[in-house]
Amino acid sequence: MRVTAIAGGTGAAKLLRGLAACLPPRDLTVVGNTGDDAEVWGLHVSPDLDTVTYALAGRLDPARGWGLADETFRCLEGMAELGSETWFNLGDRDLATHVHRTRALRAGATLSQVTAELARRRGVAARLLPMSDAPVRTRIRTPDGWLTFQEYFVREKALVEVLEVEYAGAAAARPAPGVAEALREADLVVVCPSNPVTSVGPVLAVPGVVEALGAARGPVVAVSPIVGGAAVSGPAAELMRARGLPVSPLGVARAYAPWLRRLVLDRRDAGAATELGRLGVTAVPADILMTDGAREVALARVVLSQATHGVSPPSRPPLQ
Ligand code: FO1
Repeated sequence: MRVTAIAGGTGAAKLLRGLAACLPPRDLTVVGNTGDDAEVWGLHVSPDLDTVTYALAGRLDPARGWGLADETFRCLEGMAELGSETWFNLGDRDLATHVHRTRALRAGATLSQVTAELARRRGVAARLLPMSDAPVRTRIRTPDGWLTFQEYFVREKALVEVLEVEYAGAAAARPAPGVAEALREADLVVVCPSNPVTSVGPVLAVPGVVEALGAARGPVVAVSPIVGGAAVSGPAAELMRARGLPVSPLGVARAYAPWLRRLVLDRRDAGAATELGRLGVTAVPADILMTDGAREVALARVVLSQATHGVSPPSRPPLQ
């Protein structure tokens, strides 16, 4: 069964590990967010592509949810001695990824090419595609002006008020090679439990992606990153509010309308089923907190089972 997953960072990594445990790796394609990409110390860092690669390679640091396990930060200490900014912690082995990527890009490789090479060299058999080879960068407007995503999320620790979110460069971008086809032709499309605004939003902002999702041959299933009225992790609630979306599974469904068909949500949110039905979205209650490997696989099985269920036609709104 060919599965295409849209993935951001930490929230997606767990489900992707679960999916990779249930599928022949070559049947899994991941479309990764690049809106978080940043230039750090002159190097091109692609946090979400690296988080997915490290997770599927079994080398993601479990405590941080980003970067490599068993990491050291000697270069970071050296950079601090030299007065460089060090609020964005680059580990020593992680640096090799950014040096390699930056050199390849300078030599004329596309982000797709170097992403595929980095995944292959780390033993990842799944296919990892950036959402676009063109630069698209999430920017956050705060009362003190515009911030890059990493300035907002890491330097300011997401503690500043969000007035607006934009995806700079999106209008001029187009899907990376293979992305539109992977979304259209998959037997199942999975939107991982990532931040709907800053992890999935940039992917949807690339012209052609939403059209491909609307034309998807298989069902499109999302896993809610919101449980109850709160985000499972990170600033999704604040960012959804900034976008005028209710911080609830319904807000997630609205962020993914009209192409979303099924939303896997926490059992505590099963009451949203009727309202979701009005959006043409079938609620699939499940245990969505992936607190260990077994839970990652169990949730992946729930998601994969959505492909075999007859895909119910969008439920019609009740006759007025
Ligand atoms: N997140 C932090 O909270 N602090 C960091 O110092 C940090 C460094 C970092 C380095 C490489 C990388 O791939 C990710 C890193 N992240 C860090 C996480 C990153 O901000 C997030 O993974 C995504 O941008 C959001 O999903």
